[in-house]
Amino acid sequence: MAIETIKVPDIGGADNVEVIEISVAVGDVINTEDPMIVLETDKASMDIPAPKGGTVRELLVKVGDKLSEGSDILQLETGDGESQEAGEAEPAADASAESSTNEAKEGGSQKTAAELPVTVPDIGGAENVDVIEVCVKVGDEIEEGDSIIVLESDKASMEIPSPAAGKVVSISIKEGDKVSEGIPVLVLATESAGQADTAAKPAGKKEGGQPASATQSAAKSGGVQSVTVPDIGGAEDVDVIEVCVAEGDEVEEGDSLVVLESDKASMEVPSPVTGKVKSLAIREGDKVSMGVMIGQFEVQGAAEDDGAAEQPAEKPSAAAGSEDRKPAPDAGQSQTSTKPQSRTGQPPASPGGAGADVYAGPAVRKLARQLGVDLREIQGSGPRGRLVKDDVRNFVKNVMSSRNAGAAGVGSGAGIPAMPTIDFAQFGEVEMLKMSKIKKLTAANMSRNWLNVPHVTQFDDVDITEMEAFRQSMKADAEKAGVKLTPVPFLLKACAAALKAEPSFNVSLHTDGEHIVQKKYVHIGMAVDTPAGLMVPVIRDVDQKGLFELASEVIDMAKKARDGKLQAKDMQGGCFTISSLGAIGGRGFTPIVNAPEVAILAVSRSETRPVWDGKNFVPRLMLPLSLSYDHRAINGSDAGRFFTYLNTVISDIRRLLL
Ligand code: CAO
Repeated sequence: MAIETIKVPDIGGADNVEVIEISVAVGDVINTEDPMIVLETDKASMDIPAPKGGTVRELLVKVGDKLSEGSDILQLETGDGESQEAGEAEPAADASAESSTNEAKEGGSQKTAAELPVTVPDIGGAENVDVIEVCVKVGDEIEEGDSIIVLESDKASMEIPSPAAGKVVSISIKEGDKVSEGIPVLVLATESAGQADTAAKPAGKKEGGQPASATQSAAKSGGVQSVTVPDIGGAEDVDVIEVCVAEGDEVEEGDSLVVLESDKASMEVPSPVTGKVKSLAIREGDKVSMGVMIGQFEVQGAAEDDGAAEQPAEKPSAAAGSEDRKPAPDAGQSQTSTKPQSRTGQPPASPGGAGADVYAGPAVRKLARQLGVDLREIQGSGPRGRLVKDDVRNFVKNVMSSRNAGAAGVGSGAGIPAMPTIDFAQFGEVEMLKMSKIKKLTAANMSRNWLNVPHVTQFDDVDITEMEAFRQSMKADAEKAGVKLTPVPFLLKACAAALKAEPSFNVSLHTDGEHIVQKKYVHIGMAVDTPAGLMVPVIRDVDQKGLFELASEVIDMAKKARDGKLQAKDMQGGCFTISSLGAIGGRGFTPIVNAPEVAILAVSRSETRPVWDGKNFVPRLMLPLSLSYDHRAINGSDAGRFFTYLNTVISDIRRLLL
């Protein structure tokens, strides 16, 4: 048995690469090649597989840490009795031959506590480069690799990462300053500062082995140039998972052309030229290897004097030839990011397609693709608006919770922009009242129904003079029977008759989009106003019950609803709903269909009005009704027939006997 410290292998010269995922836990038994962690640069994400099998005894990294070759990953108990000598994993992604030692980790890091002056590192010989962002402030605790400043020359912008972890003691520069190599940036109080760490290591010198570039096969003098898949670390038959440009698009050098994904890594291939996409030779789903033609580009001769175009085919992304490019923190000194994001946070002016319009690394793109998320809909929370995995996860979480918890009632739904959160206290005194569960459910249901159901509402006033006379005449009998006879039981009975006469109202649309469910039963819901919110108990087999029985059920159900005693089954199975505000008042309202039902009747307050009988105006008791229906299920003519029949029955309740 031996405990070995497993370290980051050669990852193509990349420095300070972010750990975006830890794939193992302490106690896990892992085999050779099992992924331990996932690293991500702006250009590629890569699994770091175990170099040997064993039991994970300690994790030496966490998500968000920035690692370089030689950084510790974990302690592995192996059965081979070897010494503490570090095992080095083989990176899953392309790691080119150049080795990189992590000076911050290995070079003279014996000090226990020290003040570490950090200076501008070698920035490729550039002089008087603008400081466009100072990312830290005095007192900040920073990790090794955290960006401390962002510099921008006329060719490239680059983040300068901290060479060590520690606390910022003082800062010597500010935004707007112009700096060159060796200029002091800040002083860091660090527990283990090494002598060698006085300069940040942003963009080291290596022509990183990042597999992210295209081959330019034509001459540099403009015209039509062929762009091919660059050296992708020897990987063969790699999937094209995204084509970020379309024919006719104008692309800038460095804009992503395609995203490739092997089983180990995904990588963006940036354009080595600025120009117009003349033709594309590959499409999503293709499998490609180095040298495969991506497409032909019309270049307006700009390449002639542009050093970038002269880069060797396998290293074009190392060219600092385009403006507004963000160098990958791991990249060579002049390596530029393929996903530029202007320092103002504005999206880059790149060609269309989700891949080109968003600022995100391959791992984030992959996650988004797996979850079916369009990255253009998400606001990035990373530095300068970069999209990180949590942005995608939070987006999905929000969408799901608004769907499940009813936030749609007050927020977004069906792609509708969310309501802004407003601080009402700025306008006067307010109090936050908790919404009851029923109110939240109602909000969700109303939103869902309002958004899903194409509503039509039809209005009419029905003469209930005779019905009211009959109701009054029956009141005493009803009381003897122990019930209160209001207009509602009459309306229930009349609606049941209309549903039978016009069965097109007694249906639900099947979610398969192919069928309509014709119901042979007549259960009617009745909206009840309760202190906890609106509830809709369902009265069953209305067509088979008498007025007194219905009156009794109305009272029972309303009481149960107000006492919070309704069970789920009491509110299920409705074919149609009546919502009566008759006892409260109003001249009419447009009810929202209670899906999966397809229609609802709103009842307002009756009043005596003068009605022309052909010879005279006569006083008649008129009841305003409005009928909303789902126009997917019901045609206007069906609705007209249903409503007319209903009115006829209500105005002459003898017809209920027919
Ligand atoms: N016009 C005039 N008077 C009416 C009437 C109408 N359309 N409907 C009822 N009334 C009268 C009743 O006749 C009764 O008077 P009398 O005692 O003199 O007979 C009085 O109003 C009170 O009736 P009620 O409320 O006790 O009983 P109801 O059968 O009319 O209603 C119920 C029962 C459960 C529907 C009702 O209590 C209720 O909760 N309504 C609110 C429904 C609602 O909130 N709808 C909106 C949903 S969408 O937001």
